[in-house]
Amino acid sequence: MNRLEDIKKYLCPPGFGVFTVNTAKERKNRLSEKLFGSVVKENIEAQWQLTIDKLKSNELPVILGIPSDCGGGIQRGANWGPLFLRDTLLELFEDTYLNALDIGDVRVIPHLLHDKYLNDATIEKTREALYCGAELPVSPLSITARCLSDIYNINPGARIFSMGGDHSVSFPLVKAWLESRNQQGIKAALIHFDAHTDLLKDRLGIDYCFGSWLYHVLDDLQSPDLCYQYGIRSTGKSRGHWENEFGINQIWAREIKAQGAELFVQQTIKALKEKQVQEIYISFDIDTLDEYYAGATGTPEPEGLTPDVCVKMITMLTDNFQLTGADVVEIAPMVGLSESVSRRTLESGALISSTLLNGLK
Ligand SMILES: [Mn+2]
Repeated sequence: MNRLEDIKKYLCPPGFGVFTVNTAKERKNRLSEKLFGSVVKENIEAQWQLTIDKLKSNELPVILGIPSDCGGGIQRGANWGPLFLRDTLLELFEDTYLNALDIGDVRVIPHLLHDKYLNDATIEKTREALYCGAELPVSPLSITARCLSDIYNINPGARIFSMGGDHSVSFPLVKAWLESRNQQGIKAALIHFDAHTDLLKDRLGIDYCFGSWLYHVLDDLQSPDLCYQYGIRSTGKSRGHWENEFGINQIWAREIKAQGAELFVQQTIKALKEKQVQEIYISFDIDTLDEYYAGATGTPEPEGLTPDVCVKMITMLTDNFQLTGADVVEIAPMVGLSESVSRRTLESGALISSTLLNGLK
């Protein structure tokens, strides 16, 4: 098995994961020009393949885009997150973005979620469409799982920053990260920023989706109290319900706003140090932020946190623990009710992303 060659088949150059010709072309061109010095398809492809080859000896944080919103469900549009977020990172945090290895996007068939939901005939036809029949996964979550496993196999120390996509993409991302930590005997904790708990066992019978991804990775943590959720505020049940049911830790947005973020993050740091945690993963749903800052998302929520508070929280955590995996999900740039809502969401997302990328160094 040649993992690097497989990666070149199931990924594509940065920004090209949404299957379209003209939509958002100017952003794709800007990105390609900056990364590869060309907007000609063959040149982009050739330069990008060299980027993939660098995975072997790479020391920089790796960037991966997963432009899939098939696991969302209230309002979709997070498939455009990776392209627009890169474009905004280049504009506002160019050094940080270019000081990482952007290996591109998962190739997304927008009607698919995970290969286990597909019949043999569909797998055969979509394999033909994507890979001339090669035996590789075809759905975004399955490709992401395979990609992470290939990267960790090539380089177990890889530090990966992923851009969603809806929050279902964190299922393969966090699962692969935890499996790799467990194999290496590294004590690991998961920090989850979100307005929602994402702890459903399934939603309308679908087990891997934006509202259930966390439920399906908890078993891979050494114990559930190594999971901390920040910013929760939109749930029909109490904090006690979730903590008792799952053994996780929750800090709600209103507690952070009333008592200050510092107090809670210091408590988290103390507890995780006592448990001898060595590495952390941060999964950041953009709806952690108040709807003023993150209106362009699937489920904007009022009474949320500000970007500055979240930057402070992330920085405190990464000053104390090695961050080795992170994601920012649910940015849906074309969903905003106005240009300014979309713009503010992208600016906030880029600020959070650059903070995470700096933490991964
Ligand atoms: Mn979420």
